[in-house]
Amino acid sequence: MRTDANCIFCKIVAGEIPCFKLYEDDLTIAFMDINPGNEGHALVIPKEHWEDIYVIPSALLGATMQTVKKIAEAVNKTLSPYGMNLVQANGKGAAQSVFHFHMHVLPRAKDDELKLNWGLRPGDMDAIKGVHERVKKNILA
Ligand code: DGP
Repeated sequence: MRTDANCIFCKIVAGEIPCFKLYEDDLTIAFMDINPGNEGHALVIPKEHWEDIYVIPSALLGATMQTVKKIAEAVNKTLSPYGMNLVQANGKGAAQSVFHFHMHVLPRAKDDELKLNWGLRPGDMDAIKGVHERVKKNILA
């Protein structure tokens, strides 16, 4: 299995450091985040070490998202939060701090002021159309 001896999440997968484990299957594991944005903040990771969205194999991403759904449903049932964000960071510029792909299952509280929403401002349709054309050309078959 792909692993990185210096990765904190690989150490959790290997059982070398403890975690509050919620769930585990052959490919994925879910546990509580130790720096929670809100009560119930959980993480879902593939057991294999893949740094980010660009390199994780699609099938493994699919397996990870299946576990995300399981955990999000359980957190929602347990805490009935005001809302739920699924968050995932790629690169330092996106505030990724652990370079082992992970999904945040992040319950929201009313007026919690977590800084991950950008508000709804009207977009410039020409600018949207322009970037739409550029990104579309780079979608792989
Ligand atoms: P990110 O910044 O998106 O890469 O998220 C990394 C998250 O991992 C962050 O919310 C804190 C959490 N975290 C870091 N180290 C540990 C750890 O040793 N155990 C657990 N359970 N969570 C950790």
